[in-house]
Amino acid sequence: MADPKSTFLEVYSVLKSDLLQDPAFEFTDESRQWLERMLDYNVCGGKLNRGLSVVDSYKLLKKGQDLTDKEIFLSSALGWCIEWLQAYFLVLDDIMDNSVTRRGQPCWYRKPQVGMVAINDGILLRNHIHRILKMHFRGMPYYVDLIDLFNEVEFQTACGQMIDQITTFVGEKDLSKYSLQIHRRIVQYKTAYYSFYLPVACALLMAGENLENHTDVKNVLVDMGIYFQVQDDYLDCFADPETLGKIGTDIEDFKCSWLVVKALERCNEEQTKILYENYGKPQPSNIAKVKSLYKELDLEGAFMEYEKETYEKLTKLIEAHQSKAIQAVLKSFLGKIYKRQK
Ligand code: GPP
Ligand code: MG
Ligand code: MG
Repeated sequence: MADPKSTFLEVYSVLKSDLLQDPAFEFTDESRQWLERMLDYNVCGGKLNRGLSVVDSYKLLKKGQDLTDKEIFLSSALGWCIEWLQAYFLVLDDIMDNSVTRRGQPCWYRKPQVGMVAINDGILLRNHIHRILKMHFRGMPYYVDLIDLFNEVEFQTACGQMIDQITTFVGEKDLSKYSLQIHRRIVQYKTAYYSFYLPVACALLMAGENLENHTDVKNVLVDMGIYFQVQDDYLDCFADPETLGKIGTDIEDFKCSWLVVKALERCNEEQTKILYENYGKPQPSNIAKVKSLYKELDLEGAFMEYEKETYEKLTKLIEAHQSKAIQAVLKSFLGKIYKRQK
């Protein structure tokens, strides 16, 4: 048997070729080439964790029974819909965050000849999700629930992105409004639903489950998603950009990052002044002052402590779940992100 990742990648080729021949549009060679390049650049090249975890979760829900070829194809296609969703979000997020690199290469909008065409590419990526769903799931009893799920999660993410964006530039730049509570609200919406709840919810729907019976699973996954974004905030400042594949911009973007919230908790009067004077400014000297303050406040230690506590708390929550299959799904997710370096 081929390894799961290569099977998953084969499904990408099928979906891409469907989309490049979509009968709803008369493609020219030029437009077909643009689309193919855009998809290869933005949909592939990530860790594919979200997508692959739909297949993994579905397998675990089937309690080790061998999946049929059709089940492998369909769970992979749903996994790819999440990767398409992620590509759509990232293409647009990088414009909004003025980012430079993503997944070890220039952000799509920074490529010559792309620029603001990237906005339309984001819209196309979004539309592809529903074209894939229509093409492969229209006859399924859970089709309507799938569409509803993708719509709900997209809405939650866009609301999260809205509060992420408006906290950084509405009115005066004012650090005193940043707190752990506001941080939690932003990351719950902008990251947790689409990155953690969505893959498991897709697998549950395919397994014939009613999502209304699984709010406990959703709650654990949302907590896990918050932990994942705290890691993202930490890595934005402390990881090697080479390993991470992207250059952090949170300090100059005045982001309500977990690090700045923790720093505010730990600062004395003099340090608070340094933070207020330098946070959210683009010059390298300002950024360097914030980074050296973070070191002085031992935010690396604070993060390690948070990571340990969170891992223990999540493990307890998972072990309290009545279903062993669902415990296995949740444990596999947690195992994949615990102490991640990228
Ligand atoms: C990334 O957060 C946020 C998203 C992917 C959601 C975007 C939603 C839209 C509706 C466009 P981030 O900016 O902290 O992540 P990164 O560090 O990867 O840029
Ligand atoms: Mg962002
Ligand atoms: Mg960003």
